[in-house]
Amino acid sequence: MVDATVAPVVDSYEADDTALAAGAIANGETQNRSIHAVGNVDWATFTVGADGATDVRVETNGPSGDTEMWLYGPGDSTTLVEYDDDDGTGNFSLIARSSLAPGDYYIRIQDYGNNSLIAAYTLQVSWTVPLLPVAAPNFAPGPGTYPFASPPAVIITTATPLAAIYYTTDGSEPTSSSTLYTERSA
Ligand SMILES: [Ca+2]
Ligand SMILES: [Ca+2]
Ligand SMILES: [Ca+2]
Repeated sequence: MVDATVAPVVDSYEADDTALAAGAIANGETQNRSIHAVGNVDWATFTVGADGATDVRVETNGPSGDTEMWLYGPGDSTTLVEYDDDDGTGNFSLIARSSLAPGDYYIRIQDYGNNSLIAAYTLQVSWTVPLLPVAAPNFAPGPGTYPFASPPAVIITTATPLAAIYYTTDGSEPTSSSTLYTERSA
């Protein structure tokens, strides 16, 4: 019997076999990796900003292979957040968290059992930055009847510093795709 297995290519994030050597992965990024040698361990790190993170997903995927994965943090590579073996597709791993506090997090990935190779797999990290509550906007002048021929200019203000104000003029609920109010006075 001929063994046609080709040795996996060393991924571009090596050498990253320790937490100190972890490279960064950004929100929404997908990295193409491999476990090219028995005992190869892959570390990556990401930073959750001051507003925190919600709907966090850290996952591996690939055509074949069996990863196990640890997530540590915030702020160090030893405080375990969660371990996962097979919650992803097939034998790949998925750690899903409803929220994470601000700080640096560390991901450790290896072949399950740390005794075989994975020719190719992807590591993906994604989360949502939660929207902060803002004060309700004030309108001046307020609701009323105004002459069609000479409508007053409406000034919109909010007590929340730096908050963006979006508006509609057809009575529908504004979204961040609506018109941005730009007539701000100090
Ligand atoms: Ca690797
Ligand atoms: Ca590695
Ligand atoms: Ca697994």
